[in-house]
Amino acid sequence: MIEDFWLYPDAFDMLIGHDRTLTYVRRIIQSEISINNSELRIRYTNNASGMHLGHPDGRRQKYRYEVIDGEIQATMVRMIYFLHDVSMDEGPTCFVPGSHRNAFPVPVKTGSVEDEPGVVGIPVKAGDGILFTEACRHGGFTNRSEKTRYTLHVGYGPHFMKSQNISTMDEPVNVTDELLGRLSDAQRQLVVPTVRVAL
Ligand SMILES: O=C(O)CCC(=O)C(=O)O
Repeated sequence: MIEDFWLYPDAFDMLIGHDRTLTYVRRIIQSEISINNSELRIRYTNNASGMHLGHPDGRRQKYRYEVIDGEIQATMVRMIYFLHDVSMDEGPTCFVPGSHRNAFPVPVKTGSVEDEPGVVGIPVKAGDGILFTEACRHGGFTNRSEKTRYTLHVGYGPHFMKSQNISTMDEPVNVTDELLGRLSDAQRQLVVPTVRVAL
């Protein structure tokens, strides 16, 4: 995993404030938003991502998910952008459908991702995206092919939430003058928010 992948090169700056993504994110996160996570994930043969979240061990406010007056509201959502096709044998992202709406703890199983009760892999085509709430239990199936999987992951939350990258957890998001210098004002607000709103 390579965090803060847009520090260098500039090829993916367009994902900072990607219009279509923001249309969905702004509807789900009902406050000023910011980007709190960015990862390039490289999945070699036999690599998988362990299942996580879905609240098997209790709930945490930053993974809040609820539906109020017919509108989904969540604290952290993530978009995965797929740079090439990923079939079921090539390490697709997987979810336990409905686990974000559980009233009781979801059943989990230690061991391989594929053995998790109710888990479903999502095969995709190049250019697809998966938008999801962190509250939904998820992971990545084993890459059983010879092809390496490359995906870009971008996490959004309310503007006051600091970095959720592993390397800078709950600290300010890691930026450089070079990155900030090439972004528009609107993009800069997403990585270094200066807004203050009444909550
Ligand atoms: O795509 C994957 O393999 C897992 C993704 C994941 O765990 C995440 O984006 O939080």
